[in-house]
Amino acid sequence: MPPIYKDSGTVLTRREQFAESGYLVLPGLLPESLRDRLTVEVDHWVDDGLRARSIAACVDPSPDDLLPFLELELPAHGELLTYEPLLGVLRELIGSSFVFHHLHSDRHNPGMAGKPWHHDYEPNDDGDPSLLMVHTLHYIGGLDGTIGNLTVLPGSHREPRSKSALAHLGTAELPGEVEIDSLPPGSTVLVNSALLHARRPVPGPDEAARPRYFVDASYCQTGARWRPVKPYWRGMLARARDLGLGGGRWPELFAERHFTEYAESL
Ligand SMILES: O=C(O)CCC(=O)C(=O)O
Repeated sequence: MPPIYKDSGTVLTRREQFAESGYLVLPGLLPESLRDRLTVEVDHWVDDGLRARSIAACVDPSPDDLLPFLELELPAHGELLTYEPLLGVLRELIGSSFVFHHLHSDRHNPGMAGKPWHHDYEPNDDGDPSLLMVHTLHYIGGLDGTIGNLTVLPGSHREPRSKSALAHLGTAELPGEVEIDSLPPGSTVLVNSALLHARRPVPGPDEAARPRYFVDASYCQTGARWRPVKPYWRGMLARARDLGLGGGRWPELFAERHFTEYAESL
């Protein structure tokens, strides 16, 4: 049984659950009005080439550091990034001081490839693995086992390894794994970014299945400087501040001082 966020539990219990297993499921966190707007925005992001352009700006950064149009400029995406109930849970798990790292948005159609076992933890300049990075995986329409299932390996975040150390296994079943194939709309799975996880495709995809709307955003505990993954990270934080995301209630959320300079991954 996956660890489910329970209002009835104590903060300590939830923190211990998260520390132990490396993930926490928040079923139906996002209200319908936000889900509906996110779905429209994801379609726009994918169908109008904005996603492709933002990827191109990372793969082949322009010398003048031009900022592409960003996910967080889409109003519902900006709202999701700073959704107070979500940030409240993050505060319970990380503590009150954390910074936004990056945001991705995509639509997975039937037949979508899986994503092999990996983790997403970025290094910080203190090399301090006790500083938390958390990915929030948002399943806007939920999960229904028709396109791809989120599979996690509880406890794996405690063992240091490279991001792709187990990628050669593809999405093969691992002893002790938990496969999450059913979630109500608007569910979020919080994962310690060092947790091994994979998207396991469903065999023989049903072409009539509903697309899978997926947004992920990550946040880092402050206390060291983190490695940015987007060449335009500085402009991205500036734009979030200009838009007033978070309403000034989270002073560190878009602060540049928590990052090192961008360097391409080896
Ligand atoms: O699609 C999913 O459920 C998980 C995606 C994933 O592993 C990732 O974004 O790192």
